[in-house]
This record gives sequence, structure tokens and C-alpha cells, in this order.
Amino acid sequence: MKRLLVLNGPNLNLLGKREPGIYGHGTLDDAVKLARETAAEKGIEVDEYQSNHEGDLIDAIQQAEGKYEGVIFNPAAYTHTSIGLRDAISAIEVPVVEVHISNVHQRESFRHQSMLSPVCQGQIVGFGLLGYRLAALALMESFEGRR
Ligand code: CA2
Repeated sequence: MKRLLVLNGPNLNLLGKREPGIYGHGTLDDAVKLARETAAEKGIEVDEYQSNHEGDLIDAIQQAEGKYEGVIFNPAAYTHTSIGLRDAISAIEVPVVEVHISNVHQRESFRHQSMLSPVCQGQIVGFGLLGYRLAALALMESFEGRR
């Protein structure tokens, strides 16, 4: 059975509870549900993990090797700062798709740079929670292409 991991970084546990003007009213469970329902259409299972701690996210990336066919990753604020996460993504063969709910390019300039996008398969930005569904579709299309 193929599996995907939906991995979320700091403060995303607050989705739907604070700042609805930027991130909408949907919760993190809603985001995971979108990815899970999309993957289920192809018989693929989805696990999820959220952490506010950089090292825990690095551990989750390292442990994805051999267990998951792909990772849907919203690294949140660590997107813009974390060389540790970049090195972890570089060290695994599993494709990682970077997702951002908001359009980071319309926001503060410090959000315009991603440390991670050069080592990710691709980046999906600005489509709200739909980005999690789009990332699942993108990963599944890429498995089919590899077959
Ligand atoms: O747009 C995204 O998905 C972000 O990854 C969200 C991060 C931000 O640092 C990135 O630049 C873009 C912030 C996640 C914090 O989420 C909250 C949700 C509700 C209330 C407060 C924070």
C-alpha cells in the first residue's frame, strides 16, 4: 500500500482558530482531510504529523525514507530560515512538495524566499487549503509517470 505523509510546521495547529483574514476558517484537520480524500481515490493512504519544533520536523523528514512515496510539507515559518530542513530534504530520495496556504509573494519580503524550494519537487502557493489536494494530485501523477 502506497502512503503519503502530510507534514506541517509551527503554528499551523492554530489554523481556523486565529487570523482567519490571512489563512481562512479551515482547520488543519480540514487540510489533511482534503489530501486524504484525494489520495484515497487512488487507494493511497495518508498519515499526518504537525510539530512546532524544527528538530522534530527534521526527524520526520529523515524517517519518511522507505516509508512514504511522497511528502506534502507546509514548513510554515521554517520555510524562510531552515538550512537543517533543507539538508534533511536533500538527504532523502522521497519527493517533497512544499505547500503554502497564503500567497507568500504578496506578503512581507522575508516570506518571498524559501530555503527549501530548491530541494523540493515543486511548490504550491496561494490556493488556500486546496493546495494540500493539489500537492497530493501532483505527487500521485508523478508516481504514475515513474511506473
Ligand atoms: O501560507 C502558509 O502556509 C505559510 O507557510 C504559513 C506560515 C508562514 O510563516 C509562512 O510564511 C506561510 C505561518 C503559519 C502560522 O499559521 C497560523 C494560523 C493561524 C493563526 C496563526 C498562525
